[in-house]
Amino acid sequence: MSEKESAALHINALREEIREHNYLYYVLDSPDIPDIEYDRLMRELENLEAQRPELITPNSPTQRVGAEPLAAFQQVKHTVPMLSLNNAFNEQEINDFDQRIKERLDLQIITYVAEPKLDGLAVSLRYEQGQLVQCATRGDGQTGEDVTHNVKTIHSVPLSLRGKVPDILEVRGEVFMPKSGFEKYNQQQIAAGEKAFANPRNAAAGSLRQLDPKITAKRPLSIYIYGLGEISAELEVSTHYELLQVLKEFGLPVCPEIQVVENPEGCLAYYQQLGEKRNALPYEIDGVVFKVNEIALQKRMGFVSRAPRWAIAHKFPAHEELTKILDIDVQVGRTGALTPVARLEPVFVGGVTVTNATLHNQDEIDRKDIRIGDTVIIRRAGDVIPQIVSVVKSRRPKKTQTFHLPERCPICDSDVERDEGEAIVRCMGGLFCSAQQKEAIKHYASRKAMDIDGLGDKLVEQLFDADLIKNVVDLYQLPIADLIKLERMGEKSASNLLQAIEKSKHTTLAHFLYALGIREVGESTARALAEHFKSLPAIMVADLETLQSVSDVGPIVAKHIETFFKQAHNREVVEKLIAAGVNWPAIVVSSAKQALEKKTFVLTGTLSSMGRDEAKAKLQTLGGKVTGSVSKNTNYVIAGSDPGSKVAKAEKLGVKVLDETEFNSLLEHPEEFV
Ligand code: D41
Repeated sequence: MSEKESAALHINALREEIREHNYLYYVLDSPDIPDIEYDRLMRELENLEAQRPELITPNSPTQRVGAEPLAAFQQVKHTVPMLSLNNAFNEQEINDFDQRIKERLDLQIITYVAEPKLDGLAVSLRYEQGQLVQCATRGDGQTGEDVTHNVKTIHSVPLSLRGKVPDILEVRGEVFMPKSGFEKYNQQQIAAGEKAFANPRNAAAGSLRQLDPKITAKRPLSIYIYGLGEISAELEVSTHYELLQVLKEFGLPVCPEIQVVENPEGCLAYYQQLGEKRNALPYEIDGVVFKVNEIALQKRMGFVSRAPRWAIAHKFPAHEELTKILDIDVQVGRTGALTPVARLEPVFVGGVTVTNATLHNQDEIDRKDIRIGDTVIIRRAGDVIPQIVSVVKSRRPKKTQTFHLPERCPICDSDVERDEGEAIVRCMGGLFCSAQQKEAIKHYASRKAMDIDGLGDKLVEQLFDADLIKNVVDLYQLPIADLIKLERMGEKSASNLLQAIEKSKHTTLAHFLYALGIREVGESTARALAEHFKSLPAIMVADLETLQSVSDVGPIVAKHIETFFKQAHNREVVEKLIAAGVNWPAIVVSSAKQALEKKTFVLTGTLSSMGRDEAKAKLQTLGGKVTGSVSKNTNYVIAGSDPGSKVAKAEKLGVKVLDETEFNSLLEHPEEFV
């Protein structure tokens, strides 16, 4: 064998291996290697290809980001048109849909496939000989735009298919931006003073409409496949559900929420069930789609004016509503950031009544031309904070009032400054500013910090305004006699509060560090710092370089940490807290810690003896890793009461499931579980 031939074999084997890992990760949601291992395979392939550029193929896993930006989009004519969906807006219209089908087919029972209706952009992917050759948007259903260069950057889109597939296979699906990526992207944009996307659907569409694939590659997009276009040979399936299973076998990602249901009752139950789950799903959906399951029956139903008679979309109530801006206030946050907040005429949207919406910063207000008195579109998705999408200019009253952030802090009258390259304006008052003092105490007491039970934001305000606390040290010197005098505070609750404060003295270094509220030091950074340095004095004296040797810490965070501990008053607060009795166990690397070092856990269901965060923290102290989803890499699934599908998945994968009793003995004797 020539050297070139053996290089080609090696390269092919690597590509095959990477493709299989992609399949496990994106289609089966069951990765079998850690990310760093996957990255290593990719780097190895990149190196081999760099040595043998003649062996690079357009669909090699290394070729997701094509080289040059396009000049313009080409048009693509769909050989099989991309149909649209009719909508049902209420139960009656679902019953009518089902009735029409039953009458036309003369049947009493119909099985449907129920799918979430993803809020993204419909695309068609064309595979020839198992290789991805073209991706097009839906366009008007007849003709779309060629977005191959962009769709190839989406990691869940397989560049080549697995197994024996028809020579020509076109599949249809929805490209979407998961909520987490959407939130993160928008936060970055707003912080940099740039335009945010109004909703995940615009985010997906805007990202695919880029001429430069390098831009698209930076957007967190994903895809689920829900149907077929042109195909050169019939697949051996008789139902839509089987079709989806076969597409999964080919390596195409299919939404895991899809179910087979029966009759309109089944459809409506699914609609109800998914509606309850809507906020918890990692992606935005705007309804569900019901499709007749039997393909033969679909064919008998046919379609009218470009929409199939055998499918219907059942929309959820919109997460958008109209309301009016009554006023705009300025809030000063823990780090001094001045945030304009719109006070709204109360409006019911996405399941809750909304009275406030953040306006982020002055740039955002100017860009959207938001004025007091305006009617605006409010949007609330998932559990996220309500946003103002846009102003309804046609409803703008004659008299509106423009808004400008004040030149000085509205609370303490200190100077305000705008950080370079940021859109945020900050009060320079630091802990001289009472707003920042209050926020610092709220943060210190919060659940993920010192976890002072019962000391919520309202009570901090009350104690602060009554001059009982001015900083976190004061919490440990609260006289019960003064507490009892407070409004709505009886003897019992005062003593409970003092007990909770007392209890908070026993903490961990990670919690304490997080509680200090150092800028950019979140929970996980605090944990990484604690684990790395193992003692507070070591962190307090660490220089920038040493700080950056911690995995989570970059130059900016390092600077924040250093600056924090350089301030005499911060060091004084730390000393006083310790003098008041705040303490944590010394971090020692015990044999028990080593015992759980390489073990991965997944928590599901409700534990009676502790909350999920506590269980997680306990496992982490013992060196265990806690992840969200079950895979072959999971060592144990801890199942409380009412566990979800994770237990079934664990059983399928042969992963050991521990009940609460077993979990408790694991915590006591971790060495017995290795
Ligand atoms: O999730 C979706 N957005 C979705 C869209 C879905 N789950 N199924 C769909 N099925 C179809 C038919 C039945 C016509 C093949 C669709 C769409 N169409 C669709 N998306 C955009 C226009 C039509």
